[in-house]
Amino acid sequence: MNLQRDTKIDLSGPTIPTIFKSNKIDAWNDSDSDENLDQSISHRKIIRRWNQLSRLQRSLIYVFFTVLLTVVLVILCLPKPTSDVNKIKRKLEQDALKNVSQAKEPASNLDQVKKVIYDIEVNERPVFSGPGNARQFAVVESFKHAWRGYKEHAWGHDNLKPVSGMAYDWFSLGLTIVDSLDTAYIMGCNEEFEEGKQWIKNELIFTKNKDVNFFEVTIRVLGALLTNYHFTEDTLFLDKAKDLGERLMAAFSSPSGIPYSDVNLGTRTAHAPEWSHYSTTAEVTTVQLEFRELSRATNNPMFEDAATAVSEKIHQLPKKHGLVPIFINPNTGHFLPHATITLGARGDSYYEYLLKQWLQTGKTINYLLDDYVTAIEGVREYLAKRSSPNKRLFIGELASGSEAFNPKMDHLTCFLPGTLALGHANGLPGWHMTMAEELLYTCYLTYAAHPTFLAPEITHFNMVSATDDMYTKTADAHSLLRPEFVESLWYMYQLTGNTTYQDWGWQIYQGFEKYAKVPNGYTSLANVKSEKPIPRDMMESFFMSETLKYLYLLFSEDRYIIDLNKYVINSEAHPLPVHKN
Ligand code: DMJ
Repeated sequence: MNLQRDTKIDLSGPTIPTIFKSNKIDAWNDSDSDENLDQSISHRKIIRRWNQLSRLQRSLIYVFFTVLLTVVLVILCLPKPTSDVNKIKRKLEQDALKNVSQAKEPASNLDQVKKVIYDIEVNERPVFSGPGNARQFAVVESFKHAWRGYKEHAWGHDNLKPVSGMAYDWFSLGLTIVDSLDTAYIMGCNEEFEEGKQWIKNELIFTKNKDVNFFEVTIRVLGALLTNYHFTEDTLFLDKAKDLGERLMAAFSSPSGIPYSDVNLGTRTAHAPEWSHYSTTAEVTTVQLEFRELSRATNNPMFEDAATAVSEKIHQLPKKHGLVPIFINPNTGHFLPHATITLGARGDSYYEYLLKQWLQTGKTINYLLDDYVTAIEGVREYLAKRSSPNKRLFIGELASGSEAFNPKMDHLTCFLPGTLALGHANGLPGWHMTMAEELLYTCYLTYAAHPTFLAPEITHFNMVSATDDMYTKTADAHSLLRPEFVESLWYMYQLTGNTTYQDWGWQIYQGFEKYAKVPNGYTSLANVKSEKPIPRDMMESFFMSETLKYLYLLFSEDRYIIDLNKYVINSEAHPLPVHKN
């Protein structure tokens, strides 16, 4: 009975137990009831006023509030401005990259790595806003200085000889203009870009009866045309790229499909070099990014199919723990047995393009990743050694014939830290990054060891007790102002944010300014060991295409100025878009 009485619904409002009932609560209750009274009076007043209004006045007020409501609803429903969406998207992608690069645990299961696919759509054109700080301004000045000298003395020829003020032709394709045009675009050098573009439009032809190197023309000319097309959407560049690509296709006409090294663009014929039956392994495996992009841009699979077949064929060949000899026979499709194994000249970009092709195709072609991972393990097992006395990590070679270890490292090998860091940022094990950091430091020392603060073409290492870890033979002491070290600095800077890499780059840049700058441009040097190095009188097109471009990117406060989630950079520093597959 008690229970029934207790559960009865109380309609008298909240009951406050007596012990909690204070004057304060009473006061709050009282003021509430006064307010209610005031409110009901004012409501009545409003209703009276409303009734006093004419019909027209009331209609006008109705219309006013309806319009106001509609405007508010439209504003709320509108999508956010695209730039904001892009900013957020970009931030998310950057965070994803950061997270992966900070992961300490090595990825133990490769299949898991393969599943980590960033679903990135890259149809946007990048926006470059010009130099943003003193270092970048200095690099732009260097670019303009080199461009002026080339324009005055070698315009339309492949290279400038900046000391004699003469021109040099290799393929007769205006190599310096084409190769450096996207650098001008990235740096915001509009005048130079327009001059170069007009030359390409009016003068660049591929009909000459002349042999060119298939690989060099692919990475420097085809790669550059495709990047400029991607940056500007000007079909002028795509038309030229298509014309060139169709002519270069002759290289694949060997019995095995492995490209010949030389192509005559005019006659559309190809052959092995005069001195050998063999093609270079790094050359035949460093055209795939460009041919694939040409297919995607023209909607014609022919280019990609031919280039992909080469990678597939090489995938099938036996290797030494993923490491490849530097020569391959285009007639038989087999490696030259016991040829040198190196990550320097003729071997380097085979490894680079395994990873980059995997990234270009949205991480969908697994054998490329497998071959890359196996090869880097092979590098660790057979080629990575430590010097004496300071245990510097370096990458040596297995000599042709004997396969004996040769403790020498080309400057070209300094591309590897950047590639290793890129792999690690995309899920590969932590030791890839450790190797990248250590190797990059060794590369830095190859510069710091010389009074010019410039690196030689080849460095030799001591492996048994010695006073110095490394030394430079006079025959190897020249410098072509190559890009590989500053390229790796830029990758490491973007992927870690560590500004020490910028400072190292600045030291190298000052070496170029002090020793390689001449009134008409920048010259290769004969001996970096000398404080007065003799000039070699040659400005390579990759100095403007790659070295200056990477320095400019490295000095940017925005380290994602060319975002490695969205671009894959070809072997000549021409950025190409990443695809979903
Ligand atoms: C460039 O032409 C390319 O980077 C190539 O892959 C290697 N050599 C030069 C620069 O050193």
